[in-house]
Amino acid sequence: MRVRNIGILAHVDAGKTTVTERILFTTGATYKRGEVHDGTTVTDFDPQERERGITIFAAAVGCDWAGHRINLIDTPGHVDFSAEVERSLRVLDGAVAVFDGVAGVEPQSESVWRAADRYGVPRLAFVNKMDRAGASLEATVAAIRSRLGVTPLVVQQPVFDGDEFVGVVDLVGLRRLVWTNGVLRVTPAGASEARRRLEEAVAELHAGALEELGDMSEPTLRGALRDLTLSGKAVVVLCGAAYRNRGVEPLLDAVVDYLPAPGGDPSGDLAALVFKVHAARTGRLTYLRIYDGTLRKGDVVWDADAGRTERVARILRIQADRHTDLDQARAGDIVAVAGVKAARTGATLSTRDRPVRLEPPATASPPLVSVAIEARTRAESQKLTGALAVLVEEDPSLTVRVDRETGQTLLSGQGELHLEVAVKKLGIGVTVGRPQVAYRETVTRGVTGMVYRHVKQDGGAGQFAHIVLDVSPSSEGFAFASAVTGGRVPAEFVRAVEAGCRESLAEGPIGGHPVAGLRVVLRDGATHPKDSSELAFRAAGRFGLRQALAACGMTLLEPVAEVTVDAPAETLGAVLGDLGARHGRVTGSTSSSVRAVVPLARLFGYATTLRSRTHGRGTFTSRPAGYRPAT
Ligand SMILES: Nc1nc2c(ncn2[C@@H]2O[C@H](COP(=O)(O)OP(=O)(O)OP(=O)(O)O)[C@@H](O)[C@H]2O)c(=O)[nH]1
Ligand SMILES: [Mg+2]
Repeated sequence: MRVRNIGILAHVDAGKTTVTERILFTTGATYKRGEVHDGTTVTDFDPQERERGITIFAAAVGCDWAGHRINLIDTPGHVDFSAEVERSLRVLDGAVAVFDGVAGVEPQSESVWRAADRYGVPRLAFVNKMDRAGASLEATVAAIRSRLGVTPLVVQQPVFDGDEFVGVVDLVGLRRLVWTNGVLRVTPAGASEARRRLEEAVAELHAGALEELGDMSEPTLRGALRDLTLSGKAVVVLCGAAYRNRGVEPLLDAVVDYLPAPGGDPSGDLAALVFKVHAARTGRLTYLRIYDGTLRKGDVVWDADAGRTERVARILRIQADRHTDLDQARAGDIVAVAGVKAARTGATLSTRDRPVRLEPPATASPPLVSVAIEARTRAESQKLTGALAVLVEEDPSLTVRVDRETGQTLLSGQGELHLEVAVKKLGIGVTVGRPQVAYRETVTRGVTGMVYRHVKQDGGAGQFAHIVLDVSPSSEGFAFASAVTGGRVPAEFVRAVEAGCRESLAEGPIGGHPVAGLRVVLRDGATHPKDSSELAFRAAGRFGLRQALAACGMTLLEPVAEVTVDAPAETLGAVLGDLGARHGRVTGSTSSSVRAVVPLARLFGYATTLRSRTHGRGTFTSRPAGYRPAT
């Protein structure tokens, strides 16, 4: 059977889960229509998702359409869970980007669009919520062009009956599709001005289509749309109202027509990437995308990352929280396996004689927010360590560490919501401290010729390393170079100095925060014929840079977020005043929205304040916008 592996991507609330739900309903994979607000959808099955009405974890489901197996991943839209989206993007061949027809291209849609660009995932655009007052395909298409910098190819025109969105004209197949009372009626539609514009836009980008301009056949147009989608030169735009189950069939057709089939050779050597680990109570489930070869039940596979073998006890086809057993899975499949005990997200499973390592998903950005957590009772405290380990294993964008000074256990993640969800998922009675942001330290004024000698020569094997460092500010995180001439410091000791320097970046001189934004040059150095070693040079790098940083001009940086607030015009004054009090810097505004850069530390609890200032009518989204000097 032919396969499509696709993801559903978008900003919070654009309708990803609803689109997924209707796809499952339309293809007959489910028989009832679940709703996000009732907590009855297939993919939002976690209790926290049902309670909060948002997607937190990427969920895999599958269905059949037009002779194809479609494997789908419904991803979360909230920025705190971006790492979950990235892990999914790594293993998908294509995606549907959903846009809210009223709100247009929202900030997180833009972020996931860029992430999909990085992973080279071809996309379709689906403009959803066409049934809402104020929805505009035209305005959303204009925003796709200007904000995403991609050429939109609009293949449908919405059909309205009075104010009601009832269907679409398919400009490629020249058909009119109208949904009434859940029934789709298809009638022929004539060529139109909109079709002519589509042909022109396609011909401009596609040589084959250009030859037929003026009299373009349907197969040529379809073929050109597919080529342009796969090359990423343009994006096909469709529209609909998922909630009303309008526009879903043509979306499925477009997935089959325009998005890529997975590559790979089922008879080749096994190569499967672990992209998600789920520590279910009934046992550990390891999610795999198989790129090459065939995996059979009972196979012993090799994890080159860990250097160990694993046994695949069961292979499961996943349907959200349910699964069915399979005997085998082939190149192109997305499945979960049971029995694999230790392979981590990002690991490749292969055969021992032909080990392979596929590129893992990008590592999550460093945590921005931490909370101190403490178990309420001694019994729970014993369970806490294990529960935290499971949490981090499932979500590598979380980290746990024990603060050296206070002895507190700190859980760090991407935002307030991320940590709130994680703490609840622990299922252990814990007291949670106030959220703290992750500060950084950076170099504003460097030093040159800082000499450091690491010498221990008091009998026995001695240690000797002599180095001279220059430190200067840099726009990069950390850059290191050697300017030592005449082989005065051998290459392996230079590498040891660099490793030592990296170690000392963990704690800066202002408050023990991580240090970033500096360039270190090893200017000179000296060795001792007997007592010099990598260990000694590593220590010199570590303590030498620590001493140098103490002499540098340093500044404390704090994370900031770009906040976009939408609120009724008459409340914007109050919103602006409040953002000012939070040290926000306004970067743009319209009659009903404000955009500002605000220190993350001053955004905790913002949702509550915004509600009261706008009488419950304001909404906001925020996304990380780097670091600024602390206010
Ligand atoms: N009017 C209208 N509402 C819709 C449509 N599609 C989705 N919604 C509603 O929009 C809200 C959000 O929908 P979801 O499907 O949860 O959105 P999502 O993109 O999955 O959201 P997150 O997973 O939290 O990022 C729900 O209340 C849906 O019922 C639509 O076509 N029309
Ligand atoms: Mg969702």
